[in-house]
Amino acid sequence: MKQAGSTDRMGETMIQRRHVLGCGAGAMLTAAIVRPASAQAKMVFKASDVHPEGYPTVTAVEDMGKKLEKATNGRLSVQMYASMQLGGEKEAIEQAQLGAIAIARVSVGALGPVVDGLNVLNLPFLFRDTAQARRVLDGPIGQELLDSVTNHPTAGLIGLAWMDAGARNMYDTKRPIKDMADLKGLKVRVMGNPMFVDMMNALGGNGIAMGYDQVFTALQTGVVDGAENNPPSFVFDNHYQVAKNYTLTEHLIVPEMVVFSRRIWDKLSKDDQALLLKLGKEAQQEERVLWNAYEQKALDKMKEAGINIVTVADKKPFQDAVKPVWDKYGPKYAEMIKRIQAVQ
Ligand code: GTR
Repeated sequence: MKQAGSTDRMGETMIQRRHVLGCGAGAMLTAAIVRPASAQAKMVFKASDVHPEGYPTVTAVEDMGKKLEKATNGRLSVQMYASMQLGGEKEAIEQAQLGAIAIARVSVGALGPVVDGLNVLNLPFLFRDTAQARRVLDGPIGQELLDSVTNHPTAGLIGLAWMDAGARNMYDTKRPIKDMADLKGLKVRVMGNPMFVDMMNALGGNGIAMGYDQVFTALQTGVVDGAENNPPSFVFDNHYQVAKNYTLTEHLIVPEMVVFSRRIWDKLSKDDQALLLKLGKEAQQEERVLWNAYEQKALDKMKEAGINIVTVADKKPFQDAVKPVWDKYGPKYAEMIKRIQAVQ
């Protein structure tokens, strides 16, 4: 046994010597690969989120960073830039593509224009409810769509994990929206994706695409009369301070994603990539638990603040009205829509 061990060590020594002596690129490459992970450079991954500290997506990515730091003895870590410090979501995507930041937590609404296949998730009233959406994202379809980001030839992004964002509802500064007639003529901010402008116009409002970083001021100054979002965004990004009517239309269930910069990813070892993918999956589950509590907290805060919360007795007119959006965008995703709808 002892002898075999020493032969191994000798073998190693010989290989190392060959690397030292070898002057070809091949020899240098081999040397880089055999270098132990602990000798790799320290890296701090910059992460961007439009939401403030304490928001489920922010906490989940920060916790992912803490685990990463622990698992690599401080070699890899995450620095979170919350509250739009680095701009809106379009900017976050671009920065990740350039490698200026490593991690962008963004809505699929903003990612759709980059990876068209994801736009299927931006169809209004696609999912029956948020529980079905979670089942879809946890299953093979969810993985396939994450991979479609990673394998996209020009996106320059890695799809790391899904984040839950519940259902989106309408809110405005003018009047309670009890039915579609109340939407007529209202200027309503939507995410920067033509699908949502078409959706809002089909519902009778005037859809105005705008970055999330501009919404609060636009509501405050009357540039828009309303917007649409989930309760946590409405409350914890302060829109509820200016818009007093919130209508539970649940017209969109748009998931969110944590994407990683391909430029930075390609510099990581296979082990580090695997670790990030594993921690991403854990972050996905953690965020979901945080989301449930945070959504409730937002609804409670809305009630406390005296927001006029309107329930829609019959959503059918809203669903019927968005048919032109389905006619325009749906056929491209026909196969995927069928598969999503088949998920119980
Ligand atoms: C929020 C979402 C953000 C952003 C925002 C928006 O619900 O968490 O990522 O997409 O909506 O409306 O732009």
